[in-house]
Amino acid sequence: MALDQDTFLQVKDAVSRFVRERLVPAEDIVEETNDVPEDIIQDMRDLGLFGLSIPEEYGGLGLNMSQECEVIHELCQASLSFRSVIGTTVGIGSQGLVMTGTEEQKQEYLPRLASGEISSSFCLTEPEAGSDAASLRTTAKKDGDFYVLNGTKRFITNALRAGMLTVMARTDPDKKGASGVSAFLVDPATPGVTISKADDKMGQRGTKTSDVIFENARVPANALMGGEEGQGFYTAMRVLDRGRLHLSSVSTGISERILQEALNYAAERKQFGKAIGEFQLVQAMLADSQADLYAGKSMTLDAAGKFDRKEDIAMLAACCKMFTTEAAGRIADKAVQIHGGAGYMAEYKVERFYRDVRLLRLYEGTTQIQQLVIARNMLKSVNA
Ligand code: COS
Repeated sequence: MALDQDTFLQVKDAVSRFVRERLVPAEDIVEETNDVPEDIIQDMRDLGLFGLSIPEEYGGLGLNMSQECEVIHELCQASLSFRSVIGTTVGIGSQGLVMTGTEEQKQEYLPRLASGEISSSFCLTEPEAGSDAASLRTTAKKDGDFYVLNGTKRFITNALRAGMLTVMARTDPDKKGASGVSAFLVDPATPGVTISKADDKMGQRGTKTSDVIFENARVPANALMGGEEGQGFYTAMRVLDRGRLHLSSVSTGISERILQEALNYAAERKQFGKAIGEFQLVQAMLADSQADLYAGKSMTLDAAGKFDRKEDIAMLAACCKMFTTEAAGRIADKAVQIHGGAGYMAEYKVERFYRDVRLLRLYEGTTQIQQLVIARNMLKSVNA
């Protein structure tokens, strides 16, 4: 699946114009109100952003992974809160359904997701199951033509906005690990499903995360994703592999913006009678950031190309996620340093971006989980 090159270039161009003309000017409103204005969300629907990764036959744009990474890189040159509105629908919330859903399930949800009529969320994390995702405790007990869900999911992005939840729950209590887990497509309006108020966070104001609580929530048996029990964890892992490439382009996109802010400041700010960008110690910070950015963009596009050619990218996606998110942290830190005291002030955007990018190293697998995935895959090739 890929969009033809001419249309793709038009989409990419439209997104970069949208970023400049609509999103960057709205960044302060998002920060002040802790929300993304509805008219901007509507513009995102009109641009087709909710349907970037959904196949064309279900009403999406059907971008391949390389194209998605390029578009997300453009979109993330504005505050990450904008991307978050579409992020779960484009990425982890919908891709399990695209990969493994039955035709009936795809018909039911994908066209509405693609148009942005509804959003989706990915419910894996729990209070006691973060990095150790396979230890999740939420249960789904078969009862006639229904499954009854009980448990709590934590830090669920866009649950408050969602019309469809992809929920990982244990269908076989006798199997403690991965193989006892199944995935369900759940309507959040189901009785027994409660979405808590939005969490307060360090940054990324305007993004919405919350607990999702299941108390004897009865979902029809045909909500079992793919119609097969025991596949949920494996699907979640494949979804996260792909999601890590998406997040890598989130990281390179915002890194490019932050570096541009630092570069502009270095060119304008004068000390000791000249622009600070003329001092070699400032140049070193700019150069290191540029190299980090270039490396991150290159590796992400390389791995995305391999994903499109159906190669196994589990290890490479973890490499990209680890490198690009750590690089975003380094770039943001240097941008604050280049700004000096001004970099600590809310008036300059690098202070905000510095807080915003901190999350990148945590969600969809911490840096330490990426290291573990990389090393395990390396050792597999030796032990095979
Ligand atoms: N694709 C498909 N299957 C995979 C996979 C992948 N990328 N990675 C692992 N699996 C399979 C394994 O093959 C194994 O299969 P069997 O049950 O047949 O043996 C099973 O899943 C369990 O894998 P593993 O033994 O490696 O599981 P662990 O519990 O030791 O660790 C990690 C798995 C740590 C990698 C996983 O829990 C993880 O990614 N944690 C981070 C979760 C995360 O990113 N959370 C963010 C929340 S979502 S925003």
